[in-house]
Amino acid sequence: MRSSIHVLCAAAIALLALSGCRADKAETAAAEAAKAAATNGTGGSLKGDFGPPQGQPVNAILTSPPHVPPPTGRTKPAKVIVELNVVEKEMQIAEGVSYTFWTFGGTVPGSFIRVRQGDTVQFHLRNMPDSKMPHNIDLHGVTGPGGGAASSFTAPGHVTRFTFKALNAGLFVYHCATAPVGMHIANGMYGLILVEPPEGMPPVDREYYVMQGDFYTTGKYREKGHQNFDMQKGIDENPTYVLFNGAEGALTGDNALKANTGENVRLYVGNGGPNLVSSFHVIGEIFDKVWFEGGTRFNENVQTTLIPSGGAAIMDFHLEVPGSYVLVDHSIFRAFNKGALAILKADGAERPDIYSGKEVDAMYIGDQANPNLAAVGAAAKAASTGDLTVEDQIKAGEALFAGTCSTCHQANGEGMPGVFPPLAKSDFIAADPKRVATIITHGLQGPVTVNGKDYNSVMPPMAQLTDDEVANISTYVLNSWGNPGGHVTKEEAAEIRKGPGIGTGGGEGH
Ligand code: HEC
Ligand SMILES: [Cu+2]
Repeated sequence: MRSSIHVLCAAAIALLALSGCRADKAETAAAEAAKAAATNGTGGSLKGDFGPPQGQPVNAILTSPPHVPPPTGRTKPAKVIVELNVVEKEMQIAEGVSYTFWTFGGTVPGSFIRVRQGDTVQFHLRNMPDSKMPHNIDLHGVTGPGGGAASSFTAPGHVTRFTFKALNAGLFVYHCATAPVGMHIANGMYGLILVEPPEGMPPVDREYYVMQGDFYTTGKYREKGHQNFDMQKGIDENPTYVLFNGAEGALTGDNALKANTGENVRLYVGNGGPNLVSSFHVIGEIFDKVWFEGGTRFNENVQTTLIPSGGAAIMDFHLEVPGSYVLVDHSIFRAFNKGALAILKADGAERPDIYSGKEVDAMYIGDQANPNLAAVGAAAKAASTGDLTVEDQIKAGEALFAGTCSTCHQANGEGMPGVFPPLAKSDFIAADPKRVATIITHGLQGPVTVNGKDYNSVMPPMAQLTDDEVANISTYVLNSWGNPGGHVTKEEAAEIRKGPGIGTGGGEGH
């Protein structure tokens, strides 16, 4: 897109002896404006293109995440019409787990809105007739009590309308503010509105929309089936899931963000909360620029930027080395045990002069990077209809083993000599097959002898796994690599979890 502008520009220069091209001009204007802002400030809501709207009203282009509407390209204030629908709908929050989300525009986060400072925005909020709840919208980019909330209270099947003038430039969160507010936000009711400064944002090659949120389900992380909202967990600020763009896997595997080396990428990142503050980080990249808190000033050369609940930030980086870059909340249990992980895949030629390494280590990000969890979803479905077979369990167990156990015991079950005992043809397992589920839920420590070799180490309990996950992994291990076969049910796993662990002090049988 940029190069075609350059070609047009070259033609224009040749014909009319114009100097520079539109993109370069915008870049210079933006750079100058930023410099001026750094020394004098921009004037906030006191200075801007605040005359009456000019020309025909413009219908705002709204985009679903991870897409961002194109720059407004306007040089005059306009009247902009925004039409946003509130939709309550069931969607997948994780593989085999469904949740009833409340959304702005049918997605979590809601549609991205882009206007220019000085625009007069006429906002239409429609609550779909099949909604169960009333909703409203509070836009942090609005000057006026409630940010639009009181004027936009909308019952199911109704439409409300209010108008505001965008006085401050910046990246702003919007959210529902209907009581109980925490619940509406926890169900996915938030999104971003960008109010461009008058000269626009400096041009980049790609822009993406990512938004973090915390979710509270009655069941454990990845517990299958339909999950309800858990108000007490919300009040306790103890989320089950912390997610980018509303679902585990929303931005991994085939859904990963894409870019090429040599490009400048911009992320518009919001945090809907309702509770957590995000330590937003991209593994393997350094932000060249961060417009922290979504404001006018930028910092440079930043590793991790803090994004408060109800806040946002804009970050630019240039991609040099191809491969997978992992977006995380660096409060890292959230990334690996609650889902706060996304991938940006950069294509291009290797750059051994900058980085000699290989593709990001699969062990680092485990199954989160390649959500090959279709088998897990299938097993959950079969279990809910009473059709679960040992075959289903083995397939689901295989996928879960890759993400949980293979780090130590290796994908082929051979373990590592002297460090991690083998699960393949293990005489320790053969002596008492039910031990597998016991060891998964209670861990194992102290001396053990497996296939004639002594180990004296610690395996921590895998307490994060649900009962059906324990059952499926155990069944997979029992039916793999020459082990004796058999299977473990979810009910047995639950019993074993409640029961005692394995006393140590020896290898075979006790
Ligand atoms: C952090 C590394 C680690 C992870 C992850 C891990 N284990 Fe282990 N596992 C060990 C160690 C170390 C031992 C030996 C403990 C000891 O010396 O008492 C062990 C022992 C075992 C044993 C008994 C010994 C044998 O080889 O038969 C079984 C069975 C087992 N693990 C299964 C699993 C399963 C299934 C998972 C995944 C849910 C898993 N482990 C995850 C480190 C790990
Ligand atoms: Cu709401």
